Amino acid sequence: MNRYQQYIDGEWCDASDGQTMTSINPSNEEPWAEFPAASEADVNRAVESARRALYEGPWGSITATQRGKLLSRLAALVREKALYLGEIETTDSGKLARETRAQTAYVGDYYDYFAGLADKIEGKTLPIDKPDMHVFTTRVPIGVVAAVVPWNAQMFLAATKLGPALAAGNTVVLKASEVAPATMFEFARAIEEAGFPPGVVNVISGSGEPCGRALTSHPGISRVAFTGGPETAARVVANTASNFAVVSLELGGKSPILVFDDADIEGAVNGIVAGNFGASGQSCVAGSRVFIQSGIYNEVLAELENRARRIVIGDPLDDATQVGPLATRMQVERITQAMSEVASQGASIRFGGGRPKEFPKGYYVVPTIVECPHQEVTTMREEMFGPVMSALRFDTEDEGVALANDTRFGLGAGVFTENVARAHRVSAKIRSGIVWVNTYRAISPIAPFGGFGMSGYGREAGLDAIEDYTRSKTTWINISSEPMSNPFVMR
Ligand code: TXE
Repeated sequence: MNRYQQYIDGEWCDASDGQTMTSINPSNEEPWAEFPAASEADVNRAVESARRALYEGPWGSITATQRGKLLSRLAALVREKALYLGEIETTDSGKLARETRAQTAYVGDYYDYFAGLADKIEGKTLPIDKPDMHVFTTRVPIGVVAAVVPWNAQMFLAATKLGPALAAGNTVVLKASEVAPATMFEFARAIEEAGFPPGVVNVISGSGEPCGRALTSHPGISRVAFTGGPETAARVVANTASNFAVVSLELGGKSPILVFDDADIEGAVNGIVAGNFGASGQSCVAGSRVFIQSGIYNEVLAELENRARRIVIGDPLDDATQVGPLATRMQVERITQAMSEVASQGASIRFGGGRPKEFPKGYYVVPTIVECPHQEVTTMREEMFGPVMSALRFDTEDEGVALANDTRFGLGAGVFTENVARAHRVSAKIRSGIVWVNTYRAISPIAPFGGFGMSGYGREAGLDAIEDYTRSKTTWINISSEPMSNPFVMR
């Protein structure tokens, strides 16, 4: 068993009350790591430490350029440790090592991007409508950030929060998911090694109750950055009624992929496979509602079935594996339940639909294709968070767009067409934060990432992220040689 400690105020420690939790390796269902279950006292200590670092410690007074240099050092360390961190994440969450290693190495680019932005956060001088007044704005850090991450892409999701938060001069308490926290504790070692002063980043872990609730409702927290499910997000927003923290939410969804008759079929099939079976479907941007125009519906479905049949299921540490286990037993049960409802909802399972016989142990699900006559099918409506795609035929462009927009969510969308005018027309009409045309699941530190509707609000990555972690502050300076007059008139 690996044993982890939390990182608070620059020190490694157990939970104050000695409570621990266990992480299960999803590929064999064996416990493999033990970690502290943070108590309310631990949360208090972490938030107080972050406040001290910001308001009394060196962090509030070092230059923005120095903050950038620390982030660059962190970027280099993350790249250097990418293989190791990737393997830990795979053992803890079941996500493929070929993806966790590559994604962790790429996360270095996120820290470098925000490192470069640290000393480019500028204010304005205002052409104010009063004589003898010099008025300017500065963009200042919001305060202590509670960064709450799930288990499905932790290094990436931590980077999209810590990168802009630290570049902008905030301090952070990062709460890892109780399902798979090991990578975040290993990552905390890189933070220590990079030389961030104690308290600037604290890493704790525990369940929603008490840890997540105590953290997001804490009076010392000014900003909450959350990634997870919508039900939890609703609780997080309610928690912030006690501290009025600025909140950003990244909540996944039921992203549509629209494939038009004029699409390049191989490209479209690759996009659908990436959107549904990549990361074993455990992706916030999973393109799990697939709408295919009638003229090519049969051909595309036959090719998808062909591809699903050939997918290599197996040990997530093996580079040949294409679909690994899901992170938790609960997800497998949710999918099994949805499968049992498909027939009564008028849909049919074209391929897959259950656990693979060759893997009696481990949280495996066969890549699954469900054909739906309408959208009132559980697999079409609800986030499955597993390798399950639902397909539906459409005739006209307007019908395709209406189907795509018939959802409470709005994170990603895919459009496959060779017609450039149609690509622009359809992308403009789709209500989502990201649209990919003739590609899917591409990300970059330069491109804002975030959703509409029940997919949340706020933007992670890109220049928008820096805005989201700063506030403008206005300073008025009377530059006349006369003292202030008219104390009873405000204008
Ligand atoms: O997420 P949760 P889980 C979806 C996906 C998945 C479902 C549940 O459908 O199956 O959500 O996953 C912390 N106050 N997504 O259970 O519960 C919790 O400890 C504060 C989509 O992992 O939302 C964890 O650190 N925090 C998503 C984090 O919230 C609380 C990625 C996320 O947990 C809390 C993951 C509380 N009251 C799941 N309760 C995406 N956008 O990709 C829990 N937490």
